[in-house]
Amino acid sequence: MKILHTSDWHLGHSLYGRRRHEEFRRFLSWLLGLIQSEGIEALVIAGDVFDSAVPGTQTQALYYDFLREATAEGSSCRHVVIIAGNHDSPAFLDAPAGLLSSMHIHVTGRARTPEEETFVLHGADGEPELVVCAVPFLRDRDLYRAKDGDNMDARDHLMAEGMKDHYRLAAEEAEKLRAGREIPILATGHLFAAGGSTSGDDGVRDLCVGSLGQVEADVFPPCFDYVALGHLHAAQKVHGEDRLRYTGSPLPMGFDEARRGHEVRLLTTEGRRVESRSVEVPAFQRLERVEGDMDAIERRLDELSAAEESVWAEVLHTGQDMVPDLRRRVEEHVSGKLEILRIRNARLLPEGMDADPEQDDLEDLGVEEVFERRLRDAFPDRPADDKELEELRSAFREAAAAVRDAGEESCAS
Ligand SMILES: [Mn+2]
Repeated sequence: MKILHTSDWHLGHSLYGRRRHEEFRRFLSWLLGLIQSEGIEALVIAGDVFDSAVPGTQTQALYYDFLREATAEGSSCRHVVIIAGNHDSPAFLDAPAGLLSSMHIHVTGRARTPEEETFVLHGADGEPELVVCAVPFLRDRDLYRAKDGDNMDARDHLMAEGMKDHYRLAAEEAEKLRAGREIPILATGHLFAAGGSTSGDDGVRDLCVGSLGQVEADVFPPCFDYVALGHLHAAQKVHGEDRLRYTGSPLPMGFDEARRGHEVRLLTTEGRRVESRSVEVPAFQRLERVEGDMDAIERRLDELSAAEESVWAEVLHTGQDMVPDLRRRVEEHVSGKLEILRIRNARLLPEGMDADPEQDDLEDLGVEEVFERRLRDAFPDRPADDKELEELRSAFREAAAAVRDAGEESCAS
């Protein structure tokens, strides 16, 4: 069986206010081409399909159009497995799950019982080909019941145990369904596996409420022949184990991520063995950080202005000189298809202080994360899944979605 593993699409993501609809459209059309040319039979999306809990309507249309085309009559792709990541709203993903299941698209938004999360995919001949444990991003409330007075250590311990139990039960169910056949078990996960590396743009360090700390690789029982992971945005294997893989995001989520390649993974099964190889995703929009002193910046901007292709750039001044009119000087060197999305001046910081890359920048946080932080400030003693907070969140999501839709309409022309 040929399977494609990908994750962290973040459909609807915008870069410093710039919408990326066209990039996402081109990525999905490239992916459809790859599915057909490689004869992919099952597509696995390991969470963070969307960038926000309630995506705008154009973004939703991209998703549904893609799913329709991927599974259309004549397509090699007979199954799609989708799980929710921490950015996705489980309820939003689950809402059309019944309808999508009629197209062999299996969606797991909310965490469910092991029996519900585990199922068998059949080949064209009706024979079982793959057992899937579709485990979504697990939230605190999926893993343990909060008791008053639980301290952080106890909480971490309960979460780790809860996570282990969840995967152990899923694995037991999977072995039952495999029933001794020579077919592999593929599990999914959207989590931060210990030993993994983050990229600066994946927002992993921003996860506080309802998030998980690092997870030891031993949560995945040995009967899992492949674990399709999402959450970390840099492609990597965990603890050198070929079966534990992150593909990372196919599109860079920021200028940090633009400096390395992006992939999806192509899996081939043979008996219980799963071999995988990387397929590089082309860049659909060139992003570049222009960094250095004023001379270096101006020289590079002139080069990029002369380029044939569209370039989105971030300028970071790290020179020794004070440059109070940085923005004006940058603009003097911008022409052609070059656009500046962001200008930062490390030199404006007080003497002796370096620009702190860990420092949160309002522009870097999504609106939902900003709201989440305001909630935490306003109600420091409430648990993350407090009912009243949930109502506030849901009202905020509706308001944010309305604003997004209005934005999409005005950008559409
Ligand atoms: Mn992500």
